[in-house]
Amino acid sequence: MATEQAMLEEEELVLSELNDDELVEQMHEDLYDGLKEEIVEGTSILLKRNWSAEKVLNESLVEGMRIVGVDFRDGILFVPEVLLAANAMKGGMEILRPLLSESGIKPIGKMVIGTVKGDIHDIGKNLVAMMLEGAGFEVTNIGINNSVEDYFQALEKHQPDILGMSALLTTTMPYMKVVIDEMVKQNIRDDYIVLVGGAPLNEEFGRAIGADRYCRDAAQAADVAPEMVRARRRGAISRA
Ligand code: B1M
Repeated sequence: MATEQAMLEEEELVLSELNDDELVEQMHEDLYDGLKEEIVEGTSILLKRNWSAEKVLNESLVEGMRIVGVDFRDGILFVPEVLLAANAMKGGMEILRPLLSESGIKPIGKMVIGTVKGDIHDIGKNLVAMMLEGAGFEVTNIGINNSVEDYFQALEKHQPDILGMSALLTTTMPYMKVVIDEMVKQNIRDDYIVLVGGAPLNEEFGRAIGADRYCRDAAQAADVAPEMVRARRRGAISRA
């Protein structure tokens, strides 16, 4: 009976009738429950209420996924549930994509980006790709689980200014060094700017593996990338 009542209440919930705070809170719950349609609807409603794409992204989607991450870590949520949450988040991101990417300027540089071998997390990397497109880059997103060979093939084919690598696991982040070491070995390291990112990384790690820069988040990547391309074209790049 109690469940029936709860179901009835849920059915009656009209997202567009909630105020902004209630809607954002409801979206956190819907993301947690992997409800893609509701996330898509909530995202559209907030945009119609003149929220910027960045604000919708950060306050409803990224924050919702942070909560999912905490319960995943604590063993309250499991892989299938987190996959549903990720799928719901992607539904919202698809709506935000054109808005985050619309800059209308001629490409100021090219980037190849992919998640490293052994790692299938792609939400953050896709966000970086979108934000870089928004910053005026032509971005080739080579997906997940990339080996050294995959990265090298993409570099040869697309001749980007920047190679971006993402890792979300402490066990896969060392693979970034494998890629960079191989670039050094093949004498192509200095042909590219290498940016790295992902939740378990930090600046010190970026420096230690020989990347040009560690980027904390997609917004920082979108700031750093044009800066680095300009510096490189001036012949003034310094690793940090
Ligand atoms: Co995974 N997972 N996961 N997971 N997962 C984490 C990363 C974890 C921290 C969860 C936890 O325990 N709290 C933990 C890692 C622990 C560790 O290594 N220290 C973990 C684990 C353990 C695992 C498995 C091993 C679980 C298992 O099977 N037992 C497994 C590994 C699979 C594999 O990769 N081989 C696994 C699987 C999965 C799912 C498939 C279920 C799913 C991924 C779905 C997908 O991506 N399509 C998943 C998810 C969703 C997560 C959490 C919950 C969310 C990640 C995310 O999308 N965050 C995550 C917990 C968490 O991080 N809160 C977790 C939102 C995204 C916007 O942020 O990705 O950090 P983020 O990206 C940011 C920045 O990091 C940065 O910018 C982005 C946007 O601002 N950034 C870059 C990222 N890449 C960049 C590249 C750049 C620059 C900046 O290049 C220039």
